[in-house]
Amino acid sequence: MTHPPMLVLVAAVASAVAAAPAASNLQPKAVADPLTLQQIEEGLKVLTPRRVAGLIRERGATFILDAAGERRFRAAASTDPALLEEIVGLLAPPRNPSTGMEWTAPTDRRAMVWIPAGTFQMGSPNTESAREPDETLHAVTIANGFWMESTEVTYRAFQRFILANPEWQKNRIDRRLHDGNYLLDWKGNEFPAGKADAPVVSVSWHAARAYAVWAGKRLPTEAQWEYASRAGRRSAYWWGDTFDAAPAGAALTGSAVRNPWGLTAVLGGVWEWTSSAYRNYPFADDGRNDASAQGDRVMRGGAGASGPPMLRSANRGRTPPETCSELLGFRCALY
Ligand SMILES: [Ca+2]
Repeated sequence: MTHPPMLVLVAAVASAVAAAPAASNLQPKAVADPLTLQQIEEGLKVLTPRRVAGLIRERGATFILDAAGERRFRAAASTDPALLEEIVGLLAPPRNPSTGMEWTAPTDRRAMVWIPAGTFQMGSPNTESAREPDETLHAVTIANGFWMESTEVTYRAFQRFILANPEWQKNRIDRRLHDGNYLLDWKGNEFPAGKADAPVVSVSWHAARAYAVWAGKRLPTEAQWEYASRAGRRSAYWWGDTFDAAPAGAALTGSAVRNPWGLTAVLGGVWEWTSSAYRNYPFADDGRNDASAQGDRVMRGGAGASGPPMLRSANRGRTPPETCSELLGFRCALY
């Protein structure tokens, strides 16, 4: 324990422990960022594994273990084997998941489904009704499978985030990170009665991204979103080429009908932020997915009352990242 960087990490974990609030304790935390794998390793050297597990649950972790990372972690973390399993179980999603398999992320206790790798046609054919000029059809390969939340992030989940991260509370948020309508329907840190499981809205792209980081996740790219939304279908909607209000849902709470890969309200419900800046097709990882990219961000899927053209899988919405709209929420991805 004499190496200075290690001491810094231990101090970071220890101060996080000291400040880790009970659910009703709204004291600001000394360290706001989710825990890194390195911090977890260091924490296991000075704290009980159960306290580290509690910290992961409370704070989230930016690092979800892959197989190689898990081996390194197991080698580095010397602790009781059973408790080590508990820590790994908190961080690691199932190995070799199958399409549509469900897993609940330990960081924010939200259900995710497995989206397999594959190649799809992004955009719409010239024959599609109500298509827009920015939907040029082209092949995009999703090289790696990923997890995606089966529903839009809820008021209840977002409340937990702002209680753990006071700088994102309505009365404290940096004015540059929203347009003045952030959490418009909240009173302080309280959301409207009866909305706990409804999709949270009036969150800027900056706030949605911060939630995702806190939960150890990120926002899906525009391509990941469309790929997951289509679930292998080329039609205008995942259920076919004819609009159907039943799977879309007429309200902002969306429909409970799942698409073939297990997502609900992916078309309909509320619009959803993606990580991607709005740029012309072909879609590429050309900087548009970077947090520092300038300009509008892409929103997808339409809202419950948007009408058939905007509820198409290929439709591309765009708005500045500060926008807070009562029709716009988000869901997170992992990997
Ligand atoms: Ca939606």
